[in-house]
Amino acid sequence: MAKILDSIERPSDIRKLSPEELSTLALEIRALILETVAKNGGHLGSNLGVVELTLALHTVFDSPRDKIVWDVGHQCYTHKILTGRKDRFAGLRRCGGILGFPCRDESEHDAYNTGHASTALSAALGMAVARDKAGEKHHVIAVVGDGSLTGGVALEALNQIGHLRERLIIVLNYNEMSISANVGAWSKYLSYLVSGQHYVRMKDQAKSILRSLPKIGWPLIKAGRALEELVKKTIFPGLVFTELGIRYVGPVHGHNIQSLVEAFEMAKMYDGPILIQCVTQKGRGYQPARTHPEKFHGAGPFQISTGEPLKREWGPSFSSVFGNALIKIAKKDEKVLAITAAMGEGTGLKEFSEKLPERFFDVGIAEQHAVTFASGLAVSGFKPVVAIYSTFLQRAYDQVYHDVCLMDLPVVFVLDRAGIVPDDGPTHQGVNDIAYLRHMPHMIVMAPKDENELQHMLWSALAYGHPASVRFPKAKGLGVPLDEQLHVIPPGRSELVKDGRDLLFAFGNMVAPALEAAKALEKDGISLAVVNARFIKPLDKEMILRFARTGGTIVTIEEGIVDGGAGSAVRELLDREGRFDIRFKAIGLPLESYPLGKAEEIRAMVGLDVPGLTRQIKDLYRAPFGSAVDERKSG
Ligand SMILES: Cc1ncc(C[n+]2csc(CCOP(=O)(O)OP(=O)(O)O)c2C)c(N)n1
Repeated sequence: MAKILDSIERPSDIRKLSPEELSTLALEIRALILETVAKNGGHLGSNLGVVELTLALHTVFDSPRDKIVWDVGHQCYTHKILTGRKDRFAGLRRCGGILGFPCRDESEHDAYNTGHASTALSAALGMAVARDKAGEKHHVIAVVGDGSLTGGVALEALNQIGHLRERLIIVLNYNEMSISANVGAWSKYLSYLVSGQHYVRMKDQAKSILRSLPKIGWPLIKAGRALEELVKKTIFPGLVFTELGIRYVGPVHGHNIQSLVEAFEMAKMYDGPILIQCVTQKGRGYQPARTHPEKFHGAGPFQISTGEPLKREWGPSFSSVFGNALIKIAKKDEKVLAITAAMGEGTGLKEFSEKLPERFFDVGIAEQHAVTFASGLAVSGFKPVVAIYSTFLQRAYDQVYHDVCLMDLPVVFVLDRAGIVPDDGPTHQGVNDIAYLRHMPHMIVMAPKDENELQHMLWSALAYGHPASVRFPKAKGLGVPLDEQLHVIPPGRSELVKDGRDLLFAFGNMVAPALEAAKALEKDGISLAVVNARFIKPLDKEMILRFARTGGTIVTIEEGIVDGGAGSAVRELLDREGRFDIRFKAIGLPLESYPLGKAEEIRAMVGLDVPGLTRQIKDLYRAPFGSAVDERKSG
């Protein structure tokens, strides 16, 4: 039987549909999302939760003329399907396919690129101001989740939105979830708004005031005023928004297209900022995603009938080794605390939160606050461990610098998803952390070669008494045995893994492929020692200089941006030591352009797999050596 979805090429096509047809279309879209994510992996829960909401948005608004800004963007699949990308949807998150996040290069309907949370309100406000300055009339709609609304930047935007009072529509997708349950006082307030409690409280409070009213005189008038104030506060829900200058509407049933359409039509008429709180269910229509929302927030391929993952990877991941090691350490040292910014599960801290709940803090999607909160704890004698994905710690650059490093405080940063991150595209690559951490005062920067070394580095980081960071990739460990007894690695002490004439200085997860490449290169007469650098800061100067022979070669390999990265640190050291007579190459990631795909696919494309490394090193040995040295000497 022909599907309604087959006839949808552009958003205007859905405006011709009857309410029944729209409901059928919602079912068809859910089925397509489920089938595709079950094959390719992706953000299932958030996307199943906004099917009706997206249909209603595209019914009422006229994209691309009207601009829809998706916060995080991990809920944009229905939008992509309705805006001409239905036929490419099978390639979702695949190499050469379409991104799982909005992408301006992909479609004119993607008004704004997102991936990191809490940016939609600021961007939408900017677009609304620009529209008014240009004398244009279109609508700007920001769709933001209740989790993303806990991010400081979203609150900063609300502050200015209420001040400027531009015509702007905010759709609050309220599902009580971030990746795990949403946390914090703000989140409680949002749930209070939909719970109906304000009506109950109003009745109770009004009764108690009336009971206390004397018969006549000022007391009556005063009580009357108090009552008026009370009624104003309680009868108008969303008072916090109203008082900020933002009209509040809600709660609206987020799976009833008609109710949503009516609310959006009303919002369209409003000449100022307006927020519509839509109540949705994450994972709507697929029971496993309803039952295990965390597991299906971002899922790998799975079997639809059971919800079970298709591929079982054996052995612990770096994240879980970190989580277990931290539990062990925290049990020995009561000053150790764990902090996450809404990523307890992803960063391997779930078990810690269950076993040591009073020592665990989920601060919401608030990386900046997480770091300064940790700084406050550290200044008071605690040893906070802040676990944040490499890409999201970018948010807190100044907090790391100003609130931790300048004061030389013992805060440990654990950077998960450092290096190449599969499937999610450019916004999620963890490639900048080496460059943004290595110039921080007092900061010790480490990268383990395997999961066992990660444990020792965590132990060491907590022992150093300075700011320290440990980075590792989104990956299973190498399957090495895990030591029971942990020891402190002296700062700046690298490890010779294989001896040789020249030096291959490898960082973190690049040690294993570097070793393979070095072995392969022996056949070509290239003799390379492989050293596990362990530290990006401080560098093992002694080891590097030991290999810095006249006319010798030093190659560095890192899974991070090459400009300003670990290789740059080695080059700076050689420069400082006046060693311009060395053939040097820093291998790492290019500054721009991150292809979509699996980690191995991306590594192959950028030359960080074993064949790519051997090729690059061979090229270096083949190239004439000397001209570069001369240029630098004369410069
Ligand atoms: C700055 C930043 N920190 C963390 C994340 C990881 N993250 C992706 S989605 C998400 C939860 C978003 O919750 P919400 O906005 O309520 O959307 P929902 O998934 O519930 O639809 C988090 C924490 C991120 N994308 N950006």
